[in-house]
Amino acid sequence: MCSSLATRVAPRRSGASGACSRALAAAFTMGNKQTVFTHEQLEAYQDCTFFTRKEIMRLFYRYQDLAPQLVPLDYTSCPDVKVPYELIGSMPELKDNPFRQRIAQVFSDDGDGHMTLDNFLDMFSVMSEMAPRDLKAYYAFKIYDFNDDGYICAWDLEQTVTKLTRGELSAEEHLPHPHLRAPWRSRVRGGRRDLSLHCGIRPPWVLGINTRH
Ligand SMILES: [Ca+2]
Repeated sequence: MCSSLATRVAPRRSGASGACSRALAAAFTMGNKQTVFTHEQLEAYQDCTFFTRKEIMRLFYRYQDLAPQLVPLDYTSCPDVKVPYELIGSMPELKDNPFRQRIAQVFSDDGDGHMTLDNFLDMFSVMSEMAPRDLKAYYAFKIYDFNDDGYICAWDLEQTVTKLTRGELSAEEHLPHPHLRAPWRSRVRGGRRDLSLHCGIRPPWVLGINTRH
């Protein structure tokens, strides 16, 4: 099972079943009898996301639809597949978001925006309305930390402003406010700083999207 999902602890949703089945033969099947996941895989996905089985399957088919020639319908052997960023970024939830590439980079294993199914489920789980604000804040910080150095520095703020304004500001207008120019070190929320709280920036992807359409 996938590393990024496995590293985060999320509460099991009510209604989830008990101990994992160990029988691959008891794989989850859809109406067409196509085996997609084993019970163990679905249990793990439920444990590591905020989704029900039905929601996980719905998201899987959306992932598969992005690249049907690439993504198999049988995931019981955990195929080594990544959907290119160009397809991920074209999804309705992301295509108009100025941070879409950065979001995909943060959630992808290699930081290149190309996503495994685990990366994909992880991203939607964090973006969902069920994810707690602290978790969203943690990822918001990572997204704003463009150079991945653990600080929100002036350069990060310039990148943020450039994306929010879609590159329409002049060079002078680009300069961050003086009190924001010194690098910040995370001091709050277990080593994380929610930039949206401090700069008045409230990008819509932090506040939650509807993942059920
Ligand atoms: Ca930084």
